[in-house]
Formats: sequence, structure tokens, C-alpha cells
Amino acid sequence: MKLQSSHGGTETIVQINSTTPDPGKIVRIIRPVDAFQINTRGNGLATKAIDGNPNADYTKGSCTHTESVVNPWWCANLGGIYHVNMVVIVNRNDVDDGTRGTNLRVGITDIKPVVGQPLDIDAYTLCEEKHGVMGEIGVVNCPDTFFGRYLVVQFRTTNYMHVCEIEIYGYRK
Ligand SMILES: [Ca+2]
Repeated sequence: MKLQSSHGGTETIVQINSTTPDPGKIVRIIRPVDAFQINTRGNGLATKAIDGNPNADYTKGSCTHTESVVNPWWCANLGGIYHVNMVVIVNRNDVDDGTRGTNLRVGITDIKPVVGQPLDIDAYTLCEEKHGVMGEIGVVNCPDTFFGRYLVVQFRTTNYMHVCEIEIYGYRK
């Protein structure tokens, strides 16, 4: 796994033994076709989490930003049905009030979330929840049996959500 810029067409390949029961499947980084989030504050567009630039300084222009809401969420349209094995989330690191990025949850669904609407991730296939503050990087594993078109990242808290890159690993169903 690498977190450096992936511009230039290079493709990251990782080995995830614990979640890849079939050794014939190659887990690769998935390139989503679109990203959106519950709402957007300023220039913190949702697509900045999939622009290939993991720079964690918001002022450098490659991080997302929502308003402060209950259970803010972000979603990637994977452009097809994928098994998702792992998600790596790079948190913003130039501001830290000690609570942002709390109770990270990742889920998969075929139902497109609606911008501006709250999202009940418990209704989705929930990969994992990380209790407490995420820190600079969050890593979430998904069971190999999970698949879908939309990958949702949510913080179960009331706060702003701002992440700087979200890398999704898996393989096409
Ligand atoms: Ca970015």
C-alpha cells in the first residue's frame, strides 16, 4: 500500500491475506467514477478525496469539507459492482480539535445516497466501525463477501467531516 500521489497511471497492488480467501483474485485500488457527500462547505468538494493527492493539509486544496451536521457522510460511486476488502482514509491534519473523525464507519450499498439527506448506515452492509478518534489515517477492513456500487464513509458524531484522501481496495465482481 502506498499513500503517495497516484497520478501518472501507476496502480497500487496490495496483498491482503486475511480478507482474500481466493488467491486467484488480485486486490487493486479501485478508481471511483464520482464522489459526493451530505453537503459541502467552501471548496471542500467530495471528489477531492479521490483526486490521488493525499496531502493532509486542507489549505493545499485536496481535502473534502462538509458543514457540521449529525453523522456526516461521504460516498464514492465505484462505477460498477466491486468486492471491497479495505478502505484507507487520510484525515486532515492541519486542524485537530481532538474530536473530528470520531467513530468511523464504512459501509457498502447498491442504493445511491441522496445529497442533503441524512444517511442510516446501519441499513447498509457495514464493514466495520472504529470507535473513538480516527487519528491521521484510518484503515477499515471489509469481509470478502461484501460487494456493491457505493462505498460510504461516515463519522458517527456531530461535527465537520474533512478527509484528504480515501483509497478503496478490492476487485470487480
Ligand atoms: Ca485528496
